[in-house]
Amino acid sequence: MITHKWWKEGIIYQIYPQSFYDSNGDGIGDLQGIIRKLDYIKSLGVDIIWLNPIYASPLDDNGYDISDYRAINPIYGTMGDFDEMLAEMHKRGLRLLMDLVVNHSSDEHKWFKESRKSKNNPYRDYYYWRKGKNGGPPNNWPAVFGGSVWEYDRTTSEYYLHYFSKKQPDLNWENPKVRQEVIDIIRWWLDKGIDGFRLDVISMISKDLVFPDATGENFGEMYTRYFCNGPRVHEFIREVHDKSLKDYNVMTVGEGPAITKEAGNDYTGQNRGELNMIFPLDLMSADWGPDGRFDPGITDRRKIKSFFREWNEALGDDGWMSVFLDNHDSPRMVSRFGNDTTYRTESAKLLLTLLLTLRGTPSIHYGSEIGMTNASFDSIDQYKDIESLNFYSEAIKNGMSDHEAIRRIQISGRDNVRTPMQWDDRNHGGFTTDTPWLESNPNYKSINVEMEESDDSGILSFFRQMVAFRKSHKTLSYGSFTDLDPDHPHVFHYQRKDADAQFIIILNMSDHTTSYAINQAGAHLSICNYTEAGKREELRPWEARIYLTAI
Ligand code: TEU
Ligand code: CA
Repeated sequence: MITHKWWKEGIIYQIYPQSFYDSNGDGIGDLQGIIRKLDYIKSLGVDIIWLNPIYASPLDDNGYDISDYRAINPIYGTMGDFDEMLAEMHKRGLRLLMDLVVNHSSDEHKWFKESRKSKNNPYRDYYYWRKGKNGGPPNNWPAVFGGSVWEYDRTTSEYYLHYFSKKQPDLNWENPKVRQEVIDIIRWWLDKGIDGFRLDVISMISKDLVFPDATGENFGEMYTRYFCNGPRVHEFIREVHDKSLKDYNVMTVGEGPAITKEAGNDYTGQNRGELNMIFPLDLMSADWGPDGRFDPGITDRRKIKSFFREWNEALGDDGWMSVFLDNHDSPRMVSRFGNDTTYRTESAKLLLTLLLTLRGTPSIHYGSEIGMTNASFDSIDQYKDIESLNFYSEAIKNGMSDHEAIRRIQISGRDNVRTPMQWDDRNHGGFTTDTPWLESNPNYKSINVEMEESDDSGILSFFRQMVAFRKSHKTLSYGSFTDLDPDHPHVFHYQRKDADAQFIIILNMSDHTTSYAINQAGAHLSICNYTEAGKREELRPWEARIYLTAI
């Protein structure tokens, strides 16, 4: 029997703070901006807000490089603004999930500034320092954002480890003092009354201390084999849980590459004493080629189906996952999995139907409730993300044309999902009165909240309807998930079922009208993303239907 929990029934709305709403006209979204939009968020029917990092940070990786875990970055406001925001959320019954990034800190954190000073500094062991090998770095691992994972530091003639940028040195979790710091930080925020954490790259916190050279593998394999799921990862998470999380009624979502289906319950099984759920990332990289993100291909629809089917089987009733089709690291869902031109409305609604009828806690990235699309900027000057900028300069150095490098960034780059929220058709989509830190998608004139608010058959109305539908049928949270047609190349046909109800969901993930046999005698069509009635056994392009059968 599956246990019922508030966080299994919740729906997460993700806010990228820099891009949500700018209250003071400096081009950067901020906490007061979020406060002003809380009524909007509440009106969606969602109940958990996940904020990307807002701590003090030099923003080398937009906040995933924290220089003070107990301070708010002044570009977003003050701690007073934070307290006000939290109180305003709670007043509306909204819960707050903070992003905790403790695999690494910023190189501008006090700990690292001390650590690099000398080999016998008390903070030296807060990070991984190693001697070089044969005149080069200690091993051949590549960093996620390019170059080696090792950076040479002249002061002490040693290298420090950084899985991401060189301004994100990895914290040494082998050191019990580091673990205690993390526990103290968690307790400090939980005592403030926040409702949980998303734990960034939690699968990376334990390292293979031999740091063996990697041989022959492509990037994805290398990640899995060497970077993630280290020997002490579960021990570390359990220690954190036992000394902090377990004393509070809060939720945790673990994020991190290479958490395989087989390992999912090791992180989230109900008796593990670790995390409540994970964000499985394999669907987000399903279309990557051997060279990773900027080597994109096409996602086979069957891969999307097998992803959900296999994860459901693997977790069973023991563990739990959060389901999502986009986030701040991946392209917009309608651009990636749908059709963001001819069938933008239909395919956006279909994807929302999918998201809200899956088993797992749904998480939606701001703007996807109105069908916002990829940014598709043409010039490298318009991009801001360190990952795209580093890829671009390396690619050009290696002889790739500007045209090809930009084409790849247009498909896969993370700025695609970080453009300012499109509130209305005024300048910059009403996000700011100044110049936004990242350009708005010029399509804000035709895609924005204000227009959607006045359209009963728009994407936003459909989203609200779907959220309400999920909330009123617990079967959609807890019921079993069965894929009824795994082999069809583009129709998804699955069942959600428990003792109270049975839902049949049918989704035509294609631009083509498709004949499809629907043998649901007595089934009642509860939701459809087309307003006009269609033919029973013919699915229109991107048509989504939900049938309900009483049990
Ligand atoms: O991302 C971790 C992660 O899985 C990376 O592989 C990420 O997908 C990246 O885009 C690689 O292509 C988390 C955060 O979500 C991300 O924003 C951070 O940049 C990263 O950790 C480092 O903290
Ligand atoms: Ca601002």
